This record gives sequence, C-alpha cells and structure tokens, in this order.
Amino acid sequence: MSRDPVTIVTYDWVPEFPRGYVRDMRPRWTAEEAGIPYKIETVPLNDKTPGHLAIQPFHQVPILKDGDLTLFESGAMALHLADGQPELMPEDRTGRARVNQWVIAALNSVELPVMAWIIAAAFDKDDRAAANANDRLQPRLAQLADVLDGKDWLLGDRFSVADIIMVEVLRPAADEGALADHPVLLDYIARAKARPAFQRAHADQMAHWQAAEAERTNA
Ligand SMILES: N[C@@H](CCC(=O)N[C@@H](CS)C(=O)NCC(=O)O)C(=O)O
Repeated sequence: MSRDPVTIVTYDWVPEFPRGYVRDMRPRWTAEEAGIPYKIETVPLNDKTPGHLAIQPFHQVPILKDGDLTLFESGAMALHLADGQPELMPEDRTGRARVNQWVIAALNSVELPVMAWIIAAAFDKDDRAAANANDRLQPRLAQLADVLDGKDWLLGDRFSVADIIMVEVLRPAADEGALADHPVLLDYIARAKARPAFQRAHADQMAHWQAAEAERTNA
C-alpha cells in the first residue's frame, strides 16, 4: 500500500565537516530501510527563524513531519518511522522493549561520551580535553564491543532501527579514528554501511549539501 511521503527538515546549508553526518541521516536511513517515501525541506542554518523554533524547541535539525504530526529528536523520528515495520522493529513486546533500550543506550550512554570527544578533538582541537574525553570514551566503546562480539547486530542476527541509531552515533567518531582499537565496532559499522538503504540515504544527503553549496556559490 502506498503512503503519503513524510517530510524531513534539515538545514539549507552546512559547512563541509558535518556533511554526511548531519542527524537527518537518521530519519532518512530509517525511511529508506522501511520503503517510506520522503521529501526534504530546509530551514536556514544562519539567521534561524521563529518558524523553525516553533517546530524544534532547541532550534536544531532534523524535524519530521508526517501528516499532522511534527516531531523533533532524531531518535523519536527513527522509532516513529520504524513503528509497524517488522524489518526494523520486532512485533513482540519483548523485542520492542529491547529495541527501545538500545536506541536510548545509543543516544545517552554512547552518544554523550562520543560527542564529548568529538567536541574536544575535532571542533575545539584541545589536546588535553581530547585526551580526558578519550579516557572516558574508550571503556564505553570496549563495553559495546563486548556486547557486539560474535553478533551482526544489537539484537543478534536481526537488524533493527536500534542499529541505525547506534551506527549513526558511532560513525563520526569512527571516521575521526577513535574506534581504531575496536575492530568489532569497525566491522559492525562496515556491515551497516554496506546496506543499500544507508548508501541511498548518505548519497542523498551529500547531494543535498552539494546542491546547497552550488546555490550559495552562484548567489
Ligand atoms: N538530540 C538532537 C540533536 C540535534 C542536533 O544536535 N542537531 C544538530 C545538527 S546534526 C544541530 O541542529 N546543530 C545546530 C545547533 O545545535 O544549533 C537530535 O538527535 O535530533
């Protein structure tokens, strides 16, 4: 049964370093996995508007519009898009609880130390702060690697929306070299990136930034 497209809102432009990582990847990739059509709308990155604040209380992206529903928080969007999609969300109560658990673990227990390290190492380029953040990040990565050792996905052999969120949390840190001591996690990310849905989502996001850059250059 065909359904109306959802709308994913992202920025009209971003500088080069976050391209490919902006969190609209999370609903994009989930929609691609679920076969849900989507279109893209934008809000300005610079000169943020009251209209943007009205639909995202922290003036951030992404935002998801699905009919009358408008959602902020990329994890909530991914869970919403996965709802009723057995290939992303188990139908049984226990399976759903496990997926919710791992989505929250990714966004809280893993994303916090990942972001602290990225801010120190890649944004601020503060070696001392980066070393401290790395000391906190590495044990958490080792714990996650223990969980994933011998498994393809967080639920075992079954891919789920929790893997989308976990991989998107890990990917920027992996690409900056923080996961070098964790081959289990690097393999996990590589498996996820091999999925056609990831590749379509990533290529579409990159095409969006390329078009935005061209428009800015020609303006
Ligand atoms: N927890 C939020 C974080 C959103 C977020 O940090 N978005 C970034 C882009 S990836 C943003 O809008 N940054 C600009 C800002 O915070 O002003 C989510 O997952 O949706």
